[in-house]
Order: sequence, then structure tokens, then C-alpha cells
Amino acid sequence: MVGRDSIQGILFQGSTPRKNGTKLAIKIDSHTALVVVDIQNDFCPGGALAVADGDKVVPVLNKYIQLFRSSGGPVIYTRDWHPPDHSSFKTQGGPWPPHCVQGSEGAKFHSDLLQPAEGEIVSKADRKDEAYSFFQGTDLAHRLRRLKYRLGLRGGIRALFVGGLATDYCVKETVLDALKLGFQVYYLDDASKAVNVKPEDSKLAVKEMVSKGAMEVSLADLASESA
Ligand code: VGL
Ligand code: ZN
Repeated sequence: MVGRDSIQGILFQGSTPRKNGTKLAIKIDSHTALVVVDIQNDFCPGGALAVADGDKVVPVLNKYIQLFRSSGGPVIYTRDWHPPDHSSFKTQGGPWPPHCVQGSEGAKFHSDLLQPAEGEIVSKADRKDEAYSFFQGTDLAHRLRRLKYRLGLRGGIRALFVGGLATDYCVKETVLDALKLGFQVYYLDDASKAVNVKPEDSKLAVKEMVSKGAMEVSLADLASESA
């Protein structure tokens, strides 16, 4: 049954009641942006910093991308985009094997991912310093503000849906910064996988995001209904 809070178009409706007993209902429209985090070859099986089952999120993210495209919600693709001597590389005393080197095959988006349109890509950690959040050292916040004017939006972008690789690094830090900036943030649990340097890292990351105000959601929570 369609409740009295239903709104025209696509509803984001929790199939299970949330903590306060209410169901979630959020319309995906031009005020809601999707952030597809680092779906790059190096984070997928066979890559330099492979996340277990990293490629499994590709078809799921493609569904979110199609949903946002058909609902008028902006889509942003982020990428880890390091110089060959990046400070996070073991060769430079950092914690990671060299990965996502600018222009390399490993830095390319997974070939099954619905590819970005021109202007939808945000690159980070493209100089010496490490950054896990896509709000750090990038123009992402500025771009989200600019979308408001380009789309003629009253109120601008209010909510961000964030999913991808990896839950315990770039997804988490991007979500936490987005919350600090005042966005409503939805963490896409079915579209994210963790590095899990320690096996419990994924769980801890989700716990932290949720405790700071993000909502954990999946495609199964999506329903399409009309008023
Ligand atoms: C990432 C480790 C190193 C990520 C990037 O995208 O989560 N993780 N660089
Ligand atoms: Zn990196």
C-alpha cells in the first residue's frame, strides 16, 4: 500500500522498519547525487591492490547509475589517481603496493562499469600527499555547489548516495566528510566492499559511518511508486 508520505516518482523505501519504526522514503531526483567510488582495475581481482570480490559491485552500481540517470540525479565517479612516486606506496615508505598510477591500465575504470560522461570524474591524491576522502584536495564540494546553479536547483544537492571501493578507506572517509559538510548521506551497503587489512575493518567502518549519521541502504530498499 502506498502510504500518505508517498511522493511522485521513485521512492527509496525501507523494506524493513528503521530504528524509529518508520520506513524510509526518499525521492531520487536532481537534489540527490550518486558518488561511485574508485571502481578501478587495481581495486578489482587481478589488480595491484585488489579488494576481495571488488568486481562484484560493478553490476550493482550499474543499477544505481541507471536509476540516477533516469531520475535526473547527478552521478559523480571518483578515482584514485596517484603519481608514480606517491607517498602511500611501499616504495616510498607508505603502506600500499603501487596502485592507480595516473594513466595506467590499473587506474582505468572497470570495463563493465557504465562509463562516466564527460565532466563526471573527480580525481584525488594526484600529488604527493595521501587522501582517502574525495573532499580532500579536490573540487568535489565546489562541484556539488556548482551543480546547484547549473541545474537551477533551489536548495541544491541535499543527499549523497555513496558506494564503491573500498568501504574502510575512501568510501568511509568520503561519507564522514560529506556528513560534516551537512549532506544527508546514504551508504550503499550492497555496492561497497572493504580492503579488510583486519577482518573486522568492514564492520567497524559501517558502524562508524552509521554512528555519525549515515544511513545504510541497499537496492532492495528501492521501490518505484507513484502518488
Ligand atoms: C584506497 C587504499 C589506498 C581506496 C585508495 O580507494 O579506498 N585504499 N588508496
Ligand atoms: Zn591510493
